[in-house]
Amino acid sequence: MTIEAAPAADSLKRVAAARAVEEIEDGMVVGLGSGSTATLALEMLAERVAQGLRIVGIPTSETIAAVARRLGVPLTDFERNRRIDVTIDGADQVARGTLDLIKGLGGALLREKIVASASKRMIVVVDETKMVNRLGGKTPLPVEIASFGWQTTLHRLTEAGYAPRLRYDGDRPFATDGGNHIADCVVADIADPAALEARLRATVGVVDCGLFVGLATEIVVGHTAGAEVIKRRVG
Ligand code: A5P
Repeated sequence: MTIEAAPAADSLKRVAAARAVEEIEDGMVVGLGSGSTATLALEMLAERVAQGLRIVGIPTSETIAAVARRLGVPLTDFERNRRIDVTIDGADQVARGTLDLIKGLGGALLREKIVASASKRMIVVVDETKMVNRLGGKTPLPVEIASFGWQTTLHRLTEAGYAPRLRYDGDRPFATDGGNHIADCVVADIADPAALEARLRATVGVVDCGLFVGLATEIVVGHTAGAEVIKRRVG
C-alpha cells in the first residue's frame, strides 16, 4: 500500500477526525459538521457505515449533505429526530480552558449552531494550530446577516467598531444556505465571548455570529504524536 504524503495540517486533521469517529455507535443520530476536518470525519464514518454501522445523519450544510449522499450515509431531519446524540464538527479557533469556539469561515455557522444546540454531545475536531488562549484576532469573526438591507447592517457593525467586510463569492456577495450574507468582523481579543455574542445577536439585521459559547462538550486535537481529548469540566 502506498501512503501519499499529506500536508502537515491535513494529517493532524485526520488524526483528530479518526479519534472522534470512534465515539459513534450503532443506532445514533449524528450531526454532520461542515468544513475540511468534518468532511474527513464523514468519510471515515462512511467507511464504518459500509461495514454495517447503522446511524442517521443530520447535515449542517447542503455541501456536507451532498457528500453524505455520495458516500451512502443515510440522512434524517429535525421533523423525524428532534435530538442528536453526537455532532462532530470543526472550528476555526478553540479557547483552551473554556472550550468556546469561533466557527463559520466555511459559511455554515447558523445551521452548525442549530445542530450543535440540539446535540447531547458536540465533539470538535481540530488540528493543534486552532488552539488559542483567547478567541479573536487570528481569524475573522464571521457574522451572518440578512441579505435585505445588508448595507445598513454592515454600517451598524462598523459604527460598533467591528470593522466588518462583506464576504464575496467571485463578484457577488456570498450567500449562505439560508440565503443570508456573511460579514467577517475583526475583533482582536474577546474577553467575554458570551457578552459579545449577545451584543451581536441584538444588532438589527444580524442573524447569528460564529461564537459558539458553552456548546462544545469535547475537543479532539490532532497532534503529530496522536489525538488529545479535552473534555468540558462539568459543574
Ligand atoms: C464551517 O462553516 C466552519 O464552521 C468550519 O467548521 C470551520 O471553518 C472549520 O473548517 P476546517 O475544518 O476546514 O478548518
